[in-house]
Amino acid sequence: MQNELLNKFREKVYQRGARGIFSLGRLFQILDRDRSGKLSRFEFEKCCKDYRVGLKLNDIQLLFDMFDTNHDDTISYGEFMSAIKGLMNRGRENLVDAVFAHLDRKQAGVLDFDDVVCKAIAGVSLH
Ligand SMILES: [Ca+2]
Ligand SMILES: [Ca+2]
Repeated sequence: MQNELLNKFREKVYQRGARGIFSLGRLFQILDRDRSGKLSRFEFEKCCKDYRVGLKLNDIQLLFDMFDTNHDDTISYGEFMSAIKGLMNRGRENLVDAVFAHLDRKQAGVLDFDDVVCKAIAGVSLH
């Protein structure tokens, strides 16, 4: 049931044109309206509505809790990416794993903006 929610979320986000790590990074920046570097519950709900994910508020709250793995009531970029990456691991997009490992300079298992921005500036092509 929870996996279905996540899959639905991913599919909707992807249908809206968010593909690949950079797009997701950009998406995160767009969703983070107050540029706090984290998604609040409000921002996340707004995102689900804007992207017409088609989930009920209860489901959105559930998703939020799944994304927020350290339970500080915000979704960090690392948590956001981990959740999306977890989805992809179960699918056919193993490439994302390779890209993720490539970008994750610190080998921390999570990406932060520095990783993404540094690589972007360095002009590394991922395609
Ligand atoms: Ca925010
Ligand atoms: Ca969190």
